[in-house]
Amino acid sequence: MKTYGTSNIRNIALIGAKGVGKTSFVEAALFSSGATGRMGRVVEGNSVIDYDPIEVERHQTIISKITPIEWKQFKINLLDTPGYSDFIGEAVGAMSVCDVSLFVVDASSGVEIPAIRLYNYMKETGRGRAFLINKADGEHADVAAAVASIRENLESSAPEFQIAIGGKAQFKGVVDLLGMKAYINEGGSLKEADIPADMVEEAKSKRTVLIEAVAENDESLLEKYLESGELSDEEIIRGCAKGIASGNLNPIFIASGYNNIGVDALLNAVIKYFPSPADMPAIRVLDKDGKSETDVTADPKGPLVAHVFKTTSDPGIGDIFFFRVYSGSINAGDDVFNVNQSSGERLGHLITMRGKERIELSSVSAGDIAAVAKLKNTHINDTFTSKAHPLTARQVVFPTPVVPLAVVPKSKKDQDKLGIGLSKLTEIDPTFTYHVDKEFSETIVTGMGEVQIDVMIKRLQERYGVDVEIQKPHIPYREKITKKSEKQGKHKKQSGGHGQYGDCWLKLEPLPPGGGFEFVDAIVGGSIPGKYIPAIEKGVRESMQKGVLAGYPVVDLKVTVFDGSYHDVDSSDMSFQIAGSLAFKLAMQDSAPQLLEPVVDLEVYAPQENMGDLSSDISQRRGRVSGMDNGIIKAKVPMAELYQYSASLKSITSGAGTYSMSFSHYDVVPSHIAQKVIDEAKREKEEKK
Ligand SMILES: Nc1nc2c(ncn2[C@@H]2O[C@H](COP(=O)(O)OP(=O)(O)O)[C@@H](O)[C@H]2O)c(=O)[nH]1
Ligand SMILES: [Mg+2]
Repeated sequence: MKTYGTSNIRNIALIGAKGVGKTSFVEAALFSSGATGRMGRVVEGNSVIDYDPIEVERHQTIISKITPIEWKQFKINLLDTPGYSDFIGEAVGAMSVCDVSLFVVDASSGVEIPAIRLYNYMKETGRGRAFLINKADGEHADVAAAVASIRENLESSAPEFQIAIGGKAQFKGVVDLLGMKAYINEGGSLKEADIPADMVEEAKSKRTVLIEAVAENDESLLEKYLESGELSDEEIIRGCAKGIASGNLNPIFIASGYNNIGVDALLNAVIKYFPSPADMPAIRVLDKDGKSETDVTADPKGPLVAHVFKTTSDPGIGDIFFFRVYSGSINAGDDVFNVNQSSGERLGHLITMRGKERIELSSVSAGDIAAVAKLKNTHINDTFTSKAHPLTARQVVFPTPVVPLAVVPKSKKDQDKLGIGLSKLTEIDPTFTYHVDKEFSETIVTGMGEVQIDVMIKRLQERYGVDVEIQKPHIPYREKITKKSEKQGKHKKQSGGHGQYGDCWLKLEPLPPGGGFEFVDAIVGGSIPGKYIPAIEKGVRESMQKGVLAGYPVVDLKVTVFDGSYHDVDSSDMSFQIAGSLAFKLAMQDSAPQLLEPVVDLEVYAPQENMGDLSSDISQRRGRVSGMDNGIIKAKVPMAELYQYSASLKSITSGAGTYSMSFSHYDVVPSHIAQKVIDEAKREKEEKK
């Protein structure tokens, strides 16, 4: 593929709920541009874009992909993303590096509440935002209602850029309100025509709204418009690029990707009115010293700043690294400096992708997005720059994974390869992590939801030959005491020669939540020599790791050693450590211990009609709803009750709901449930014997 200059590049991410037709739109764009001879179909499993075997099997996008569309001397990089909430990390990565995100909604359903979370991420990126009302041919399509729902839920003054000609099965094209022309797709080809007579009035009045919105982005344009009531073509183009780049102008488009109607019109608008990388605001990067910041713009002659926002692993050539050039240019074969790893990399072959097909590039200009394979030491969020003038791009902040699951290797062989396989997978997906939990010696993977984790487990098996089983992870319960108690611990042994003697009195007191651990030495008069006090503390600290109720760590505790006795010959650190431990266990038993459980903040995004069912489901999980507003439920729920929550959310909302959660605090486990946990801990202990 030839090299495109900065002003002839457009970077657009397609964002939106699953099933609104994002991938089908990219297929249509590929076909329209002549890159494919036949339109791929997601439903038929022959999509060019959704080519991954898991995607073919599930009929849905799982990883984001870049597809360059060559359109009239321009290169439009379309980044298709998954809409399913488990894969939100892919969408966030793509929207963060594109100049404009196109938020796609289904003309039949309007904005789906769960997708608002995606839109909020779009806003946070500070890049341009536009809308596409897709599936305008749908049986229940209602473009006017979809426009209203965009304005009600997302952007109150988003202007219509187009109006639909015909609707539902009769949808055949769009009116371009800036050019005041109709574009009709018939028999697979696009025809420019006059606006149908019965639509002229509507077109005129909507055009006025649009021109006003365009003019508002530039003072001189606004002045001109207020004076003359019109703007020239060039002024409109300037106003659009500026308005969209700043995020203030959010135009609405209409199409039916599947039927290839409105696709050409949108691509034409993108090259004409959307900002090129050079129109985008400068981006802040870290300067050489790693502290001060400086701005770079999409200048092909500027210092090199290329940010790696995504990696994939290809069975054929290994890891592929996708990067966006923010400043400077790269030629194939260039040596660059990976500033985050402080190491050089040779970018031997520059490529872009079309589905699974790799296309060679000889060079990549500022503003473009490309990929490279066969690197030594590069990771997601690294920056390629020059050693002489190293600059670091800001990292993409990916959502934090929330769903923990335990993975158990099926055999010794799987155990040995588990760590390597998992660390490879965490490389390609920053919303998937793993760690070994020391408390329970189990490997925990954490992801955005069970579907994503399922996909990862499948990849682990297919790519790295590691077989594992998924299990409910142990819940990190804690124990605490609720009242004061004083007990003596005495360790005495006389077995010939040297004996053992340690004796101490401990007072246990509860501390407020989050109080941690305090140890106080209140010995007066030398009943225990000072040198043995650390040994007593050590004995207490060790015993605290396994509380007397169910063997969980004890928290929020103050321990005072206030009396005891010793023996000149037989006392030792070891004897006092044992005495401390004995006294602690006796006192804890007498201090009305309670079990604590982790509670999380849960935020659920779901369609309005599911709110009732969702909140009663939360109550059944012992959760407390603290707020319910416009499709968002906030609640505090015990972690132990959220195992497989995503499956249940999916079934209640028919797949439309999404959620996030984060640790909130520890709370007392109700006694009937505590008893079950204690019995279970006893049973596990017995089994281990
Ligand atoms: N009627 C109609 N169906 C469409 C259109 N675009 C996509 N679809 C169908 O909607 C489903 C989801 O499409 P897909 O492109 O995978 O959606 P994505 O999840 O947003 O990528 C598929 O069954 C498509 O055939 C469209 O414009 N009109
Ligand atoms: Mg898709």
